[in-house]
Amino acid sequence: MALRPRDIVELPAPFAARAAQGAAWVREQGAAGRAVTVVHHIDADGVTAGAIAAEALARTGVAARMRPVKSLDQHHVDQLVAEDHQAFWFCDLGSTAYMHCPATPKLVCDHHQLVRDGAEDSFPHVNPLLDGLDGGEVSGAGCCLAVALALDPRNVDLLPIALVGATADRQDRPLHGINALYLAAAQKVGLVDAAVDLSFFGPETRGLVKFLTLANEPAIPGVAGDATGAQRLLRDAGVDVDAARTWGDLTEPQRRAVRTALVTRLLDAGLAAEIPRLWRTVVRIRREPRGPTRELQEFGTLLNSTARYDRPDVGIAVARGDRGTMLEEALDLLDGHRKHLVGALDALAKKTVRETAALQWVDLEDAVRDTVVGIVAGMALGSLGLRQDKPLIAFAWTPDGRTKVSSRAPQQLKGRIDLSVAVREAAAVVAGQGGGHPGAAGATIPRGAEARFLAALDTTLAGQLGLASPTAAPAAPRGPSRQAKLAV
Ligand SMILES: [Mn+2]
Repeated sequence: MALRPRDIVELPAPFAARAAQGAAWVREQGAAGRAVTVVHHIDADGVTAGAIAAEALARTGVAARMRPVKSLDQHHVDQLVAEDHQAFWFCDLGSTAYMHCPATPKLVCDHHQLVRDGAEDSFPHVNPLLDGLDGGEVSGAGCCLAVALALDPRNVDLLPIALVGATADRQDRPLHGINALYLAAAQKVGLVDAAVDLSFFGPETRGLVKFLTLANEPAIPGVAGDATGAQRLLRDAGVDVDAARTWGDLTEPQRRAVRTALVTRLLDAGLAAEIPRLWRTVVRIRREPRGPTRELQEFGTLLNSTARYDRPDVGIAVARGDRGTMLEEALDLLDGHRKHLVGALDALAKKTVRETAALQWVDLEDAVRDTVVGIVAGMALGSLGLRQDKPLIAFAWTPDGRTKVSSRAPQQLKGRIDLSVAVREAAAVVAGQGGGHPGAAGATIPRGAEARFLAALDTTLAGQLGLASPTAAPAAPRGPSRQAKLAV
């Protein structure tokens, strides 16, 4: 008997029905002889989503064109509509922009905040938010995978790529809901291995000392930023220090000894509360060799080094399985990405992070690419000793003369604020556009509108956080006030 999609993974019924509609739409485009334009986001989730769509189309014999976009704000929608496209498959975006191309056949696979205008169900639309599911339980790639599985259950081999997209969108803390169903399915068919292990970044590529010293979530006293201390801890745990050795190269008893030493270190420092943050479910793709495509977080970082640096073709090819010249190019881009992030974080550290009642903000101007300012904001929030009770807003210049806004909420505000709503509303006040997720959102606004944007955002966030509403013009910088008190 032929394999059915639900033999692989039993998705929630309304979501599965939407995926089936998406699959029917793809077949319809093929039958009508239309080429499908895959419009995808340039972050790692958008790249994996686009790769899954491209692969599914190719395997079904439907002609495809790739069209990466930074966002679907009016500016990009106008460009897209002016071009000659026969059908659109939107990947990891589209739920706020579907209304702008009413005449073109379309399929939207998205998990971002949704605009309901009454027409959101008039076309195949796969978004967990449509059915009251959570936008954090499945990624854009996961939405595309649902369609691919409905098209042909043999697309099951694309499961690990969907998990890479989810992980890159930071949905792996832990993978839950539909993502957890995907993970269980991938384990069941032997595509991935999953184990609770150290949460640090880089188990397959970083040398052991770097793996321990660069980790700062949580930072281990006497190890974080201290190569000698890390070497001593490893030696005391009975592990020979060898620059080429990664965490993944150690035996399980060796890893256990190091984990025990790290727990002891936190306890000795009175940091027991930090211990749970030491762990995450680390997922490795079985068919991948040692290197940056084996572990989900590292694979996501590799893909984040491609389309954000104007090489979406490289990211798509690697996500689709190219392990030859395109992987070589991706590794070069990864090197450049690392250097760019180090430079941008350094620039941020030298700038004054200013505060209003409900947020902290920094203007990076041209010190960072607009395509990675969100990554930089997320890293800064975790590593530069910034306040953990206010979201961080970072500005960067776009090449077309506007300002990109990226916002990230610290873990402790989870469930208390919704940046997607606040950033979208504040952007609208200054004739910009934005949106995203509760804990991470972005916008593009006119250059020069930053202060008015911050004032509007501060008011909304103060309301969400239950702070006294800011009285005086809150966007006026209150100085380098790392000591400023919350206006409660
Ligand atoms: Mn996404």
